[in-house]
Amino acid sequence: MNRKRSVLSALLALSLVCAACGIRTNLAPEAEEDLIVVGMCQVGAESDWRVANSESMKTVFTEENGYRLLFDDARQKQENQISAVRKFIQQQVDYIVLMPISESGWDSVLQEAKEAEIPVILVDRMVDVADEELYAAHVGSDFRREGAQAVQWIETACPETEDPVRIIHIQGTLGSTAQLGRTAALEEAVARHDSWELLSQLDGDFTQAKTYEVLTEYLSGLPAGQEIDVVYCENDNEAFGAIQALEENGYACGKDSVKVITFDATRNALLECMKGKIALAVECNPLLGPMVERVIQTIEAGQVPVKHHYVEERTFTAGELTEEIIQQREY
Ligand code: GYE
Repeated sequence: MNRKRSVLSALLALSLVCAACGIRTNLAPEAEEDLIVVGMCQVGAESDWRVANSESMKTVFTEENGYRLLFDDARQKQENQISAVRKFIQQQVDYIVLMPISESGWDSVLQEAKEAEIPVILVDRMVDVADEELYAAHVGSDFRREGAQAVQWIETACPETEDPVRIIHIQGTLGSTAQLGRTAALEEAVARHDSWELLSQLDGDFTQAKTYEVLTEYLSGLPAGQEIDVVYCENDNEAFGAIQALEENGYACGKDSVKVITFDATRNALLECMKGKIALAVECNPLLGPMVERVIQTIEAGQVPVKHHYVEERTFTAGELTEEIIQQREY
């Protein structure tokens, strides 16, 4: 039992004694006091992936399962996340679950959580801190490996010839682990392949609206007839915005025209993939709630959790998809 709940139990025992003596107290009933309080700092609701990720957490961390979930939506601003962590420290929650927007800037606030003896579990993205002891565990995806899967697919789909492979790269929120890993894989491949040409890198901030806006602007400045081979979007919502912008500017999307690549592979993206508009969807699993709960239960049992948990992920192309697969998709 942790520090706060043991204090609460002592108070509860006292309240029972008081009750026996006929003295009234206003302490909450026992069931309430036994809940594990989890303060959750979510990035926002910028994408289908994120919404599924929040849902997964809310499904697991329920009162029936023994938790009180305090959920904070940072609306994609790191300063909001930092204030939420501070608020959770003040409230003396039992655990802080943090989906960090960017990797940098976490040392001091995580040090404060450590001093308050509140374990911090990182979910989805990572933090870049000098001391690894500032967090108990990390549960998420290997974004570099996801990027490598996409690059491998381009290598097969666009074999090295005299013809250049013209790539537009739509990046995710700059400085986030998902962006850094997926970008690094592509940039390394561009450096390796003489024929790969990066036409432009645009910041889509993982949203459909921003991608539509920046890509529309970029396409409007291109010379007529400019060929585009690949649009590498760092998530599904960027891919949706990109397809709209490309089509409005006269480009067809498909495996024999502009090859749109996406990451996440949520249901809507799989539908676009089955229709042929997305050439490759690289899976990124948002259903991380059960893994986070296992970390908490390990700590509750007095054991040390594994520091990094990565989820298994696959890729999809049109030929591999059926209505049934899409209907069964949980996110
Ligand atoms: O790919 C994107 C989201 O960090 C894995 O963030 C996450 C990414 C995901 O907004 O859709």
